[in-house]
Amino acid sequence: MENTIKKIALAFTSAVLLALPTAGSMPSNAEAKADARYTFREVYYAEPTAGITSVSINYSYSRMGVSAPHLTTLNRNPGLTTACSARQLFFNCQGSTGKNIKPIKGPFFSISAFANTPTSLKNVTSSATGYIDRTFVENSIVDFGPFLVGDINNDKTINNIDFNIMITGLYSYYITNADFKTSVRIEGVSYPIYKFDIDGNGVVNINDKTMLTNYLSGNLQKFAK
Ligand SMILES: [Ca+2]
Ligand SMILES: [Ca+2]
Repeated sequence: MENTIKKIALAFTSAVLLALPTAGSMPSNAEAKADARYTFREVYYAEPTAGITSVSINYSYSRMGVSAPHLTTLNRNPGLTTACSARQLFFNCQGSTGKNIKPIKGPFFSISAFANTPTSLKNVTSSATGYIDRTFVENSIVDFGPFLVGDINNDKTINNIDFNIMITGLYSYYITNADFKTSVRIEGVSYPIYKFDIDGNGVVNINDKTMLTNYLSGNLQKFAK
């Protein structure tokens, strides 16, 4: 009997040792620091003409230097049920809806995370599918991102250049009423409208400029979502 217990104990110890990560595989700086300044976001958009009534989403990324995910429902709430888990090296999220009475249109959901550096977010996988009833509809969901919030010109820096693009977009191109999926062309460069949505509520307006101003002046440590 005693021998059996010892064998079980030994087997258990071996299993635990095998399950433990080796020093080389441990994240050296797991998750984001409290003073992390960078926010990454992925936005899901339903093609308005597709008429989809339900969606499902899978999303994951490496934990090193990045916070746990924040999930935000946008515009008309399609009734997403979501769950995220923290694995040894990855965060993973799934979400799905039941069947909606009205079609899901435009930006309907986002996943955000804080990061230590503009390049901390790595190994992102994202898949999103749309359905009419239970029938899969190809290309019915557009996946914007992951992008660095505030970095409108995509140079991995958030500064006055981005702010000037914001001002030009708002006051010279009136992008407030633009379709979230379209782009605005400023001095020969095309900028996606979704990148102007700094506060991440699915629309572009003066509140996004205000949030970017507060971030650049240091009054805001990081973007809210
Ligand atoms: Ca920039
Ligand atoms: Ca906004």
